[in-house]
Amino acid sequence: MRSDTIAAISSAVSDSGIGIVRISGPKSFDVIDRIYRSGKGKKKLSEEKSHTIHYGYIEDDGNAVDEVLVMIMRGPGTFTAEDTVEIDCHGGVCAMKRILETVIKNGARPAEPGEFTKRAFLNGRIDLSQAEAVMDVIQAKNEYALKNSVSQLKGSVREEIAKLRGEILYHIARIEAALDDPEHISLDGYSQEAGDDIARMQKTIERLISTADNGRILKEGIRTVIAGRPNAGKSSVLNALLGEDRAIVTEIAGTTRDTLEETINLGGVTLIITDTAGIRETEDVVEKIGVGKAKEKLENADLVLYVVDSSERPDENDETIIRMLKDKKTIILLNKSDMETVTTKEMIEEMISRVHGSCTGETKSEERSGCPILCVSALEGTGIDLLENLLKEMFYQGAIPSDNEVCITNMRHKALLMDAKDSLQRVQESISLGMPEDFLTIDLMGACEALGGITGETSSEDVIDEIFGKFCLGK
Ligand SMILES: Nc1nc2c(ncn2[C@@H]2O[C@H](COP(=O)(O)OP(=O)(O)OP(=O)(O)O)[C@@H](O)[C@H]2O)c(=O)[nH]1
Ligand SMILES: [Mg+2]
Repeated sequence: MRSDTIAAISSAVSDSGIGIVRISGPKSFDVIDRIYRSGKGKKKLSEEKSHTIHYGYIEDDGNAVDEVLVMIMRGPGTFTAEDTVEIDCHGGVCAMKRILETVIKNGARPAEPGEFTKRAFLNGRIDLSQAEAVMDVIQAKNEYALKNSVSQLKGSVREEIAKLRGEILYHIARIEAALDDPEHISLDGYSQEAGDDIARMQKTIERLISTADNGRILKEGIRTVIAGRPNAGKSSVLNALLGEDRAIVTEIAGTTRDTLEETINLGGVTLIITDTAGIRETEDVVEKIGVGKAKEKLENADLVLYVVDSSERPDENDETIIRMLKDKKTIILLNKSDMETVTTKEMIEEMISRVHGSCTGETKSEERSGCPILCVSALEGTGIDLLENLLKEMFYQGAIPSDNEVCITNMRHKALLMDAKDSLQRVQESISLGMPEDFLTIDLMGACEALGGITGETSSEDVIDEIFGKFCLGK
């Protein structure tokens, strides 16, 4: 247990209904005894039962600061596993700050960002993956991200990693025991057995890594890029989805020069949606930069909304765009459906098949493009509801993990899983080369160390400080 007592405002520092000042550490009860008055001359709070709530006043040198409810909780059954006191006061910024000041004056020190959660970790109540999940719960942008973070908070990643780590440790121990006591413990046939076990673990790790892309989508949103020829109606589509005139729309081709990013939430699905400059060959210096940026965004997109002006015939710029859409999840929007249309679904499908057919051989255009094509009018708003439904549907099918599936949402975890995977691959190579067993332990330990970095068992103090430094104050 750490020896000092910390305090912070744990609610948002803005005027609100209720504000919370939290105190954690061995002197929490001393501090509250000094500043709390019940008004009825009752016992000190330190003499009251744990996990109870008390009504009274916070006083500073005999002057009432605010009327409060105080929650007293003895460790280890608390968030930090230490003695904890929470003061619910009126949620004015001034009231909260005055209470915090009084608490500090009476024996606590201001907490650093994330220090409460760090204590929960250092006191062994949660592991690092759970601590990180605390932050994810706070920052969850949609209901699925929240659900996943809560499952990690409960320890889903921790359990999975602990299992893997346990198995690796078993093998390290087995080899070391045999080397220490070769007379009684034999390593005959061991390599084969270890190879099978490790192959199984590699599969598990690969499966976890493969969830990370969806994990990112779940956590941050689907990176959706609106692309197409100049004047196709891209900015109009963005505005229609947002329900407001966010992007400039004019009849001049080449209106949008820079990328424009917005976040929208469709029934619990988050899209980080980017409007881009129309892609075409151009000599205009500024437009050229915009086109370059558009192409770059397109490359990194999870999903592309390819807007086609159906009132005009497709041209070589559409070909360029289609070429870039290879292997990209795409929804094609035949826009301006309110006008007389000259471009049909079939024409676009044929074009896709022609462009990609040359490099991928003969398959049906549907199979190859696999892209849904919708007729919409961004101007009149028709078909936008269909687009919204389709976006939701794609998300449910693709990114939502089933209830019991552990999903990696943290890129730090992903990187460490890749390290573990590489180490295990090296173990396999050593086995196939017939290396002596003690050689295997080096890479087994490497894998163990990488996995321990996820749960925090092997993380250095710097890494831990860095992680908690990103937390908000009071958490
Ligand atoms: N009739 C009709 N006009 C549309 C529709 N969508 C967009 N427009 C018009 O097409 C023109 C271009 O629209 P924008 O949304 O600026 O097109 P853009 O693709 O963003 O164009 P750039 O930024 O220049 O690449 C504007 O005059 C819009 O009013 C539509 O569904 N129907
Ligand atoms: Mg535009």
